[in-house]
Amino acid sequence: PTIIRRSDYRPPDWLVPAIALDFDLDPALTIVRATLSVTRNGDHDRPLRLDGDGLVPLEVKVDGTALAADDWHMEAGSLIIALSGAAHSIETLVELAPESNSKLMGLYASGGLLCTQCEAEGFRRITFFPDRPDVLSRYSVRLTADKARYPILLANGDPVDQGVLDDGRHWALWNDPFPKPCYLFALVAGDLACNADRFVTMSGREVQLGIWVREADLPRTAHAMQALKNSIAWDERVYGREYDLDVFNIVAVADFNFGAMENKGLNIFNSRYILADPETATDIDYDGVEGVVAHEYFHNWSGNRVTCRDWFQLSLKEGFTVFRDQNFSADMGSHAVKRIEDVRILRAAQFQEDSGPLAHPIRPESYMEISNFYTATIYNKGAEIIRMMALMLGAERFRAGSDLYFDRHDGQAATCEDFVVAMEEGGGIDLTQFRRWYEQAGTPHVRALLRHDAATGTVDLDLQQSIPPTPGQPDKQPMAIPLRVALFDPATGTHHGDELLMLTEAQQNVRFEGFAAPPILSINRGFSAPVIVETNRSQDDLAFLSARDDDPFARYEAMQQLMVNVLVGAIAGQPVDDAAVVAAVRNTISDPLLDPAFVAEAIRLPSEAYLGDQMAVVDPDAIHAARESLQRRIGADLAPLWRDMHSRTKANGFSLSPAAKGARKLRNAALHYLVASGAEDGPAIAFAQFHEADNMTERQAALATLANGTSMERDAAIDIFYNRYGHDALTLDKWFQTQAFALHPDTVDQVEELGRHKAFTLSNPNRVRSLYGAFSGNQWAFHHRSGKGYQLVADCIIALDKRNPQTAARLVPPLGRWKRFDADRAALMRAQLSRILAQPGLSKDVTEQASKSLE
Ligand code: B3K
Ligand code: ZN
Repeated sequence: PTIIRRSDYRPPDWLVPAIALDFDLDPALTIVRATLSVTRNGDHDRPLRLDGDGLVPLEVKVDGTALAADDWHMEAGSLIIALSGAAHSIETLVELAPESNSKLMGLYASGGLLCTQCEAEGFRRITFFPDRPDVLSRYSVRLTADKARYPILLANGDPVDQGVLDDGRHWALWNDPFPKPCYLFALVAGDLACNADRFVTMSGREVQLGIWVREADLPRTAHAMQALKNSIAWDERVYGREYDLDVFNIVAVADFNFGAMENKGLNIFNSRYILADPETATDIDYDGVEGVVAHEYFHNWSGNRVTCRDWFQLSLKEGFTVFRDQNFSADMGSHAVKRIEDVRILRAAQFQEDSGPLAHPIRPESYMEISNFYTATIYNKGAEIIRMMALMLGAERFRAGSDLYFDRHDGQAATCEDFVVAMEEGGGIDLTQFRRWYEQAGTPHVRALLRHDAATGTVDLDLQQSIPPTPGQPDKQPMAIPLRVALFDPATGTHHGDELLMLTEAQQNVRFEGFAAPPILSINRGFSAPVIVETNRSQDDLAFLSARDDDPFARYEAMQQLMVNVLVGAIAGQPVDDAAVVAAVRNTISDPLLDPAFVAEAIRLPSEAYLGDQMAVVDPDAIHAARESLQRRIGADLAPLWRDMHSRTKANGFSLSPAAKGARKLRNAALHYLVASGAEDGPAIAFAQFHEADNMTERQAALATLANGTSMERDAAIDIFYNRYGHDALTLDKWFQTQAFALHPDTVDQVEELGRHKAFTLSNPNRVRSLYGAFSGNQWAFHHRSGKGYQLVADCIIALDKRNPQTAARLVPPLGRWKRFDADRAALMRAQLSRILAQPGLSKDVTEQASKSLE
């Protein structure tokens, strides 16, 4: 397959200022007539090239006249038309079969609906068009369909007109006044019910809000609607950005490759990020709905009004928008807990990516298939890069930079460089060295060693940075790394102020004066930079910080590091003193001033995968054993406290208040340790919680806790859950996911069985992810020494690739981490990657991921 390079960018030869689309919709045969006004861009004689993927031109007209056969030809699916003159009207006609579109890109059918997904390159599966984000057009869209089957017809922009035809069909006309790239095009036709509301914007305009779902799902849309209204208000308040159309519609669909899509005025969502009620959604699901609704809404400015010049600039919209949604969610709930959650995700997904064969900078240099670059690096590391700029600038100057960015580039297709320049000019900062974050892949390592000289009262902080080699980048330049630092006086428990240090050299020394006694270092407070910090802090220092640090992230981090040190020692077979961990946990759960949600985060043991990241060669069995043993120890030593906490946090009635959510989080943590302690009545207590819960947060946690064990209650709970929720797709996903994620010796066999279960299907991406995606994130089970886990995932990739390459390719990366494992496992993983690559007709998507993973 061809490699696309960032350096190859050329402006488009032809522009398309306007397009009229006419859809005659039918699942088996949809007719699409497109009329494009095209204008020559610059002085050249190159033909008009309209991208197409699987399309057959049934008619091609230029300025109303059918073209002679030698005036156009096809080239690799694209339509090439020789044109003289500067401006023309081009008309094409194609036929589509949405019901047989299993890739879920372009126009497809999902549960009786017809809907579209165009980002990144799906529009070329709908009609011939220059499918690149720097071609912006005004759209007018006419939809015609059977009225009984598709009573609701939606597209981007504002509704203009509608009517009924004699033959039982009806039509609707939509007009989007804002020029947009074709990846933001959308339509939906179906039998949908609407949760309708309104929002009056900062300038007093009324916007009609609609969340469209199947009638039966209407009661599950209230949270999404509230999140939408909160998001609109937040973007006005925090960024001064107002919504711009008269309507804003959201549609939930069951089959979706991704989380959601920010199509202008018509967001299309994976239903798991819209539907929520206490019976079926966990608190994490509720937060997911709020965060994704906000994310897609925020794209209206960071993505739609200002879009990307080319797909190498993807992080321009995604990193910035993730940063925006993270801050929104923090404002809606707890800043401390949100930061901890976001860093956990970053470490679990992005740090792993950055240290493996698929590592790439947030602005990549090349790709085979752009769908493979919707990664944790582009999204989550991209957000961290924006966060560092915001930290260095401070709120006011960051806002000045973002104002300049939005005002200067409104209506344009911009680059990451444009954003950086706007921050420099608007915020007044020099980001020359900081730009390396856009260029260099790999997670920087920072060594921070504190030296104290009692005679002079000086403290030296010796900082060192290094960035490991990544594919194509053997040598790295030092980055500009903002580190928030404080030095604690152990005697008083206070520090002398929080300072922002800029680490810009490979080695740097910072001196502090006036310390009679050696202070304790609190560093990378708030996780100010996405780096791995190594320090010379003792277990006593960490225990101190875990109890006293006034930065909640640093406090959490100290606790985690305390646990990591004990576990890494145990894994290496060294006798370790785990009493410090037990004491720190006891101390944390007994501190009445702490937010319960924070406590639940802080007392959680690092995941098996995170522990693997701390080792030169990952030993999944040793990691599992050590972690289980520490968990049992904490459970048993503090058993009365867990029992007390578990009963104390039992709520009387359901609420989504922060206090109620915090109580549930703590209750589930208590249950977890109680069962881990090995107490005889543990499974019965878990089963009682499973049975009595009036919400999915407690029920699923109880199920997950039971699923890790081998009690009789385990099988009963799994059966009951299936019988109770088997009819509801999103909840059934949890049933698959919980079993695939179970830390149980037979998980690998159970996943094999679940793959043959009658409720399992490859046609729904959520179902695939809930089984195989969850399983490959279960380090102990997936890396079963037999290699069976690798084989199961590879089988799934091979089968799925034939129908949905995009979702298949997302399952490849766990197999590519073979360098991190022992020789036997590495060979088994490589064998599966080779087997995948040997499949005839393999997609570009999977080819790229699997071939890079073998290198
Ligand atoms: N912009 C979409 C991406 C969907 C494309 C996947 N190939 C989702 C989001 O980030 O909002
Ligand atoms: Zn996005």
